[in-house]
Amino acid sequence: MSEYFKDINHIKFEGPESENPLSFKFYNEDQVVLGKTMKEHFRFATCYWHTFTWPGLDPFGGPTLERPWMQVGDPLKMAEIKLDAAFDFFNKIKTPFFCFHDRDIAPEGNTYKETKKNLDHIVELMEKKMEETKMKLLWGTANAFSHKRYMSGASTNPDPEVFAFVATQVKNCMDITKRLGGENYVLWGGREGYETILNTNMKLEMDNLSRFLELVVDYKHKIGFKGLILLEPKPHEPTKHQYDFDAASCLALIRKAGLEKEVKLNIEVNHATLSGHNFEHEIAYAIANNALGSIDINRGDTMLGWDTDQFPNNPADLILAFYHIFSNGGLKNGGFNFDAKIRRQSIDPEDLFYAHIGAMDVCAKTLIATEKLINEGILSKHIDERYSNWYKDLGNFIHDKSTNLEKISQLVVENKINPKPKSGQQELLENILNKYL
Ligand code: XUL
Ligand code: CO
Repeated sequence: MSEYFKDINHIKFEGPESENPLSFKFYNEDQVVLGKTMKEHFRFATCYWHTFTWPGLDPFGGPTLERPWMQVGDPLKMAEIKLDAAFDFFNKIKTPFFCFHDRDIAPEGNTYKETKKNLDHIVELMEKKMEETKMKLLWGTANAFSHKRYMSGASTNPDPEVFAFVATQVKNCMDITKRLGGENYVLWGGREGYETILNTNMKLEMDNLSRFLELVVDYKHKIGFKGLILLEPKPHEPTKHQYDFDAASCLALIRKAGLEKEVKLNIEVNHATLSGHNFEHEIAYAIANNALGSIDINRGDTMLGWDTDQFPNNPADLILAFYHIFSNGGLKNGGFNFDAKIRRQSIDPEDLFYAHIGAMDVCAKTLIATEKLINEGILSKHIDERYSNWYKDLGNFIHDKSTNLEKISQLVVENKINPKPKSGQQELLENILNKYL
C-alpha cells in the first residue's frame, strides 16, 4: 500500500441512498445488465498519464499537483513511488484494467539504451504488481509527441532518422505490452499532421504513415501479439491539421495501407466533439465499418474549444453511443479507458477517487437506461420501419448487381414512381429518449 492513498479504503458499491462520497452509487460490478456483469461490459481502465503523471499545468501556470513522485530526486526512484501509488489506486478503485504510455511509467534517459534500461526495470516491478493485484493491461502505447525530436511529427517527420527512432520506440513498447499481457496496442499520432502546407510534402508524409502501420502490423504478427492494433482519431491539437482527424480519416489511412482487417479504432469522446461530430456519430461510424475497437471515455466543455479531457458526468451525452455499442454486441477486446483528468484545482488524493467514482457511476446509470431502451425496442422499431422498403421489391431491385441506371429509370417511368416525403419524427424520438434518462 502506498503512503499517499493510505487514508482511503477500497471503494465499494453502497447504492444510491448512501451518503458516503467514497462509494459507488450505481456501479455494482457484479450486477447483470443485458446478459453480462457491469464489470464484463465496461472493462474499465484507469489511465497512467492523466491520473499519475500530469502535474496540473496549464498554458499560464505551473504544476499544482504536488504528488510525492513528482518531487526533485532520482527519476527512476520517483517512477517506483509512482508505480506503488498507481497500483494502490487501481486496487482500491477496482477498474480491472489500466493503460499507459511508455514515458508515463519510466523516465527517458540520455540515450535510447538508458531509456530502455529504465523501462525494463519498471516493467519488471510492474509485472510483479500485476500478479499481486490481478490488474490487467487494456493497452499500451508509446509517447511519440512530447519530446522535441517529435515536434514535426513521428512517422510523418521530414527526417527519416525520426521515423527510425519512433519505429524503435514503438517496437520496444509493443514488446513490453505483450510481456505484460496487454489486450490491445494503441497508436495515437499526436503530431502526425502539419502546421503549414508551405513546408510540407503531404503525399510523402501520408505514404510514410501508411508504411509505419504496415511495419507495426508486421511486427505484431512476428512476435505473436494477439491483441488488436488500434488507431485513435483526433482532429487537431497539438498539430493544426492531423491526418488522423476522425474515424473516417483514420479509416482512409488504414485502407490506404490495406490493413482494414488488422487495425481498428480507439474512439475518444472529446476527440469526437473536437472534430465537430458527437460521440455517437463516431461510434456508429466505426461500427458501420466494422472498426470499433475500444473507447477513451471522457468529455469536453461546450464553452471551450480544446481537449479538456474531463470525466464523463451526464448520461444524456452517452446514451446514444451506448445504445449503438450495446445493441451491437458491446466491446470485445476493448474497454472504457478513463482518458480524463481532474481539474488543476482538485489537488487532494480523494479528488482522483471522486472523479473515477462519478464516471463509473454515470456509465453504470447510462447502461441501465440503455438496457431498457434496447429491450423496449422503440428506437429500433422506428428505424426498421423508416427503412423497411429497402427490404422489399424496389430496394432489392436496386441492390441487385444486374440492375443499372437504365433499368432503374425505366421502372420509375413505367410505374409512375413519385416519392412522397415522410416525417423523420425527430422531436417525437427526442421525447421518447428523454423517458429513459
Ligand atoms: C491525447 C490522447 C492520448 C491517447 C494515447 O489526446 O487521447 O492520451 O489516448 O496516446
Ligand atoms: Co485518448
